[in-house]
Amino acid sequence: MKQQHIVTPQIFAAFGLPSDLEAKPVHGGHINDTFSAETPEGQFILQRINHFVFPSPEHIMENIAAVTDFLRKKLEKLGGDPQRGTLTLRKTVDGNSFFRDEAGEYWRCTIFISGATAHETATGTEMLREAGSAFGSFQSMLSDYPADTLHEIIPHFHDTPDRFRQLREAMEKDTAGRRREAEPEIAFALRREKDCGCLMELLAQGKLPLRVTHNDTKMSNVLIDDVTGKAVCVIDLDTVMPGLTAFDFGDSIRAGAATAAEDETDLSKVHFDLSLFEAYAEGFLAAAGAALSETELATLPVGAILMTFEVGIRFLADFLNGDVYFRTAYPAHNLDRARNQFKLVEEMEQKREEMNAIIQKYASRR
Ligand code: GN1
Ligand code: MG
Repeated sequence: MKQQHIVTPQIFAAFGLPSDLEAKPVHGGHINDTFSAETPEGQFILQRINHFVFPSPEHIMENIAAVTDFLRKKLEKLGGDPQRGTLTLRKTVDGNSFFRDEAGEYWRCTIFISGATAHETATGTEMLREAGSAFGSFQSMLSDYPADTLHEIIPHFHDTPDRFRQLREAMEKDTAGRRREAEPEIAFALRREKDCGCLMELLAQGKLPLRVTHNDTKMSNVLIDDVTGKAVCVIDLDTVMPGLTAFDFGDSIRAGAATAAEDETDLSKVHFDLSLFEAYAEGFLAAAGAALSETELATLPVGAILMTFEVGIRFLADFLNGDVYFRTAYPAHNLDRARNQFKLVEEMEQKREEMNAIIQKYASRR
């Protein structure tokens, strides 16, 4: 059981808040510890950054401070709502974006956005369209941000060939002695190795621009207004770093356009749903389409396939390594996740033409 950290009076004081406040734990995330506190000035969110997963919290906070400042100015210029359209950091009394306590823990504080909810999964196509719109706006508002000035929080995060290299390493070492059990999945992966580098190649050839990407574009990282059902803003900016549009789009589709959870073992329930793809694509392209090049648009379907394949080979490699990265509930959990993702990959491959047509349809409306 992980040790539960608490918000001490010293931490509140560091952010200029009354030191006798009560911090209530907010459940949901798997990585950071999150608390909410009601103050005379309003409600705030306090988070302890997990510095085991994120070895350089300073870099995360530099990225978040820079990006949220930029978004706030952009929203002011565009006549948006800077209070709700982006997360807002509350600085420490010393003017820093984070506070390091006596135990060496890193803390940050953001203004709570009221009247909005982060949903675990979309309740229907309308909500998925809103999620597409939120990540599309994020991308579009940051399209003139110099992406290469951001820290790379996790190097090679979506470098699929590098992920494949790690899978090969795991196969060769076979640390957990599980390789025989995974032969069909390994064969599935090997058949696709030659195609898995296309995004990285286009990037290397200068045909795709580096953008500011979010890198955790799931439904639960979008706040949806409780009254209007409209997207308010995107949250969880820990992995904001330079990347490709196809990464963020593809990762959203991987999770959002699937008909079952990523560890569903009954594969007859696991499908790639084109109507969910269309809803997300519509929202995303209406918001970001104008900022994207023709080549970027053309890579969105392959982004969905590659992001799904990539996480599949990450699950498979972790299974072979003995479950050292992803949290698992039973021994074959990672293998089940890999099978599930590969089922989606297969269906996406078969529906590639339909995906292209949908992208073209909404791209032409931008
Ligand atoms: C991890 O923990 P979560 O759900 O935010 C992983 C993602 C994977 C996802 C698969 C930093 O994200 O890349 O797509 O699991 N995040 C990291 O469920 O590795
Ligand atoms: Mg996350």
